[in-house]
Amino acid sequence: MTKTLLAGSSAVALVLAVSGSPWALAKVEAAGGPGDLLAAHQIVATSCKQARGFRRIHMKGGTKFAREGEVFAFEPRVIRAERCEEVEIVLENTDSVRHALMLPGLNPMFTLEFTGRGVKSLRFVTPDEDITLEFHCHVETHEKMGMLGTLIVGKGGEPAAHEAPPPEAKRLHEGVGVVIAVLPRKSRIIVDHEEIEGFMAAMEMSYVVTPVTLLQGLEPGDKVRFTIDANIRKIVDIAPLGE
Ligand SMILES: [Cu+2]
Repeated sequence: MTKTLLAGSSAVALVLAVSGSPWALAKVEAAGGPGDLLAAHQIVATSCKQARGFRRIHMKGGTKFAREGEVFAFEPRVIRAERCEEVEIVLENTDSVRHALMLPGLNPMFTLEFTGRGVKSLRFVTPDEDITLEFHCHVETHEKMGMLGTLIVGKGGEPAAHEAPPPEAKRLHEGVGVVIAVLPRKSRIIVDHEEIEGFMAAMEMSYVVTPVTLLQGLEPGDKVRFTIDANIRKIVDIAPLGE
């Protein structure tokens, strides 16, 4: 096994080696209907604070890895890591189309986005539990077309029921982003946001806003600053930037 490079150097130990603009995430999700991304991406495990080891996993993604009936796929589609291990995923997109690897079950969440061919990497620390987490391509419809897989941590296992964040976890998180859509009847907003430290990587996401009156006056294209309450996973304050 490769000797650890970063273990112990960072409490959060999440490094996103994503180049390009944080606004590069596609607008396809909004165009295809907002859906309930947040509910679909429930956190089921929390990264271990202090990694005990390191491994690098090479993956590829693209049409050439698709099996019969599929269009795109990741290869390999089952990856393994030890508990509490720092994992570097080095992913090559062999397609000229957009792909985005997302491993949503972890807190913090992350995505690895591609606008075309290339190699990118990211690091995260596995949870200190035997668990099986799913990953997929976050580009709309790609998961259904075959682009999904599993990360088996330790002996693997079913994710536990959704747990409340540990009491010491920071509750309020500040974010900035651009409004994609305002859905007052659903009390929701879709924002294309930058990384929210300790909560979520940069991505386009739908959030419930409470109270709903906070949505008044907001329009698509507005740059906003917002506050998320991690316990209820809702935006509890939002305002245009610079006002
Ligand atoms: Cu894809």
